[in-house]
Amino acid sequence: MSQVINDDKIPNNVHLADDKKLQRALEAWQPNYINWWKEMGPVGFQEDDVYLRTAISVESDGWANFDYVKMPDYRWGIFLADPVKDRTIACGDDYGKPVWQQVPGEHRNTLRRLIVTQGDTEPASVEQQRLLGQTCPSVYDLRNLFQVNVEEGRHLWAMVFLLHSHFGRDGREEAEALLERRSGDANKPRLLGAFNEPCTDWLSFFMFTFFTDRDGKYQLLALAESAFDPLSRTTRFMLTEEAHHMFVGETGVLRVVDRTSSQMKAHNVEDLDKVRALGLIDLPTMQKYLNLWFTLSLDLFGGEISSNAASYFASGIKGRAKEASHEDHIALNGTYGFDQFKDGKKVHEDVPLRNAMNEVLRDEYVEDCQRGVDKWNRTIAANGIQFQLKLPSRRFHRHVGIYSGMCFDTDGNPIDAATFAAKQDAWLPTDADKAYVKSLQQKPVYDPKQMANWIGAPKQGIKGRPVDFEYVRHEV
Ligand code: BYC
Ligand code: FE
Ligand code: FE
Repeated sequence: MSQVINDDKIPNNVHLADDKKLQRALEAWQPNYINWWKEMGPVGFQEDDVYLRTAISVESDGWANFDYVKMPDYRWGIFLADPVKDRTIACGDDYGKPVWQQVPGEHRNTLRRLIVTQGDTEPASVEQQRLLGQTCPSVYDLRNLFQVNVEEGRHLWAMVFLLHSHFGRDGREEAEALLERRSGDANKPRLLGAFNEPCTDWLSFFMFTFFTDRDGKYQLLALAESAFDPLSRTTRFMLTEEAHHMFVGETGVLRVVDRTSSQMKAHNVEDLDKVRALGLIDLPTMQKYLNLWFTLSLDLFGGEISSNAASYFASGIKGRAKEASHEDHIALNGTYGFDQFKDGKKVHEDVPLRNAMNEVLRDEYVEDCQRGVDKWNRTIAANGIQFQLKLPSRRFHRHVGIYSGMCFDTDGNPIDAATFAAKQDAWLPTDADKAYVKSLQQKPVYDPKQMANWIGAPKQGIKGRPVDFEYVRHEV
């Protein structure tokens, strides 16, 4: 990464000081951001020293510096991946032409909307997670939560930088509005479905960082292919941070699965009641949480058949993940086949490939999710327990796209609404399941030497520190 400038009010590697107007605009937004953070960020830990990584240096493997910092003092900054010399448009009608350093007038509204949509998810997730610190299973997990939170805050900065630097007055207005919407608020909700769902227990948090942050990864990969080069460079740097979020989710679920299955074996119990009597999260309940967060996250890819997606691709605004790994970057000839359901009957339909780009991205996402689920299942099997977690059919429990408004079972068979209602409690977390999971997470664990009973210890700590390191200095 090119030189990071850290002595400015806003750390950056975009030579912000050379553009006084932009610098002033961002410095005017900064206090509003800090107010938002103090109001909607993690509750109860703003004065604590937290062992966090921050981007401060220029070396490719040294951009992440670890030290204690109070969260409101975190150096949120603006970092773009280095430009690719002579980069050309990766897909669509203008494939091979030079990328844009400025926003073409005809794409201005579309680009602004995509950037606002991306930006909106970042503070939304911080809002969803704001109470979790108060029920943390360990100081290690507490620190990881806060690392994710400050980086989502930085992702908001990344999108606000684009809005301020390329979209004039309406960009500045959108940047303010990003601080005004609130996750789950009926009057001013966040833009996308999953980001208005409550995420108030740690099993949900791990599922969220596994499934929902992974949507983030795939959307960022698609935007990294954008013909609008500043968006491409911004999202490429965001992806380096995103990896940790998914690590938190994957290892978090793994540690719960490992704890439950190893204790089931040690105590020779299988019945849900007996597993719960040991204070563990039973595997069927984990499956229900998985079903919920997987399907909420599937919706985030948009409709299976989308003229929006076709026009993003045609104009080069948004590509596929790792566009270079595809052969045909024009995608005018191919089709994509869907099984649709009309009056309960399955009908096959082929649609032009460009209109199926949301589904192409969702395919790669599902494959990536499956890899994590396989890992969890290997751990269950290694502990000698016969149980497999499973991704439900992508038709199940959908609220966006061609399967929304219909009912399917977890294998994707169409069912009527009454059957769905009768089976729902077996597929999705019930109020009683949620109450049970929360009952395990009443008391926070603030002693670095301890770990809640329902979760296993991580294999290693952060940045070579021991697992029981005091990652958060919290006075109780
Ligand atoms: N909820 O043509 P369609 C992350 C709307 S996560 C509510 O299929 P399109 C993160 C849609 O707006 C990544 N509404 O949509 C993770 C459209 O409305 P209009 C976030 C939805 O445009 C964890 C209509 O339905 N990044 O970073 O093809 C923690 C028709 O839809 C939803 C992005 O999303 C929904 N789920 O695709 C922190 C990237 N889905 O225009 C952060 C930018 C669709 O008819 N966004 N609608 O009023 C996009 O690329 C696209 O907007 C979408 C939707 C892929 C989301
Ligand atoms: Fe993010
Ligand atoms: Fe993330």
